[in-house]
Amino acid sequence: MIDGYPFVTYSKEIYEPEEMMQRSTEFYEWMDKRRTVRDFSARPVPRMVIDNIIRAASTAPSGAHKQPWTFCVVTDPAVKRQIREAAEKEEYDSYHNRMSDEWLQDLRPLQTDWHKEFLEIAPYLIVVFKKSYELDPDGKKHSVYYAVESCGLACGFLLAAIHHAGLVALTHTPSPMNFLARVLNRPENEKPFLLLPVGYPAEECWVPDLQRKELEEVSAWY
Ligand code: IYR
Repeated sequence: MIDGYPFVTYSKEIYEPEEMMQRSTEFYEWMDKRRTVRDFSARPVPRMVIDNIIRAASTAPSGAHKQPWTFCVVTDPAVKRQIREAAEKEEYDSYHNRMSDEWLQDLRPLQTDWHKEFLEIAPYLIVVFKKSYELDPDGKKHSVYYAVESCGLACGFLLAAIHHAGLVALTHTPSPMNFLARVLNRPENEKPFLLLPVGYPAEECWVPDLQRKELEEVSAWY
């Protein structure tokens, strides 16, 4: 062990195969219930739940443990409106001019369009920002590593935590989404990564009847 860089013992939980098989089945079945949702309820959610969801996301592994992310939470209706207006402007352009015919065709099963009213209905918008580098208060820059992969991992944890709390989210990536840095006045080292409306599902909540790929299609053994 190198001086000045202490290690602590890892507190392991060892399960026998029987219990492990049961736990892994239950976890898969529970994750399989998660769906991306576009119909949100405005019903309030305690702030503490969102804090815990972000804490859980921030346990994700990251390059050299730099945790190159900031989770911004928007509740202010005026800011939500600004975000909706800017997102819809970009999305209108995307759907009408920027997306290929194949892309539009691929989105037909999801029935999406440029209208994004959920950005004002959901009680919380979580905007994940990726740090391209760390920035000290005195302006000194420090490297981060594998920031895209790290933020992707943190967002996976975030979605699992949202599902575990009994809430729903939509992984929304309005493109381009630089307006989010402007509206939220983020520092120069942060770039928007993902925009997630989070809340309860609406009383009447519809999701597309999608099938997931079979295990054999998504795995290969050697
Ligand atoms: N960003 C657009 C379009 C869109 C793109 C993909 I790839 C999706 O999986 C879903 C939507 C929108 O949010 O409508």
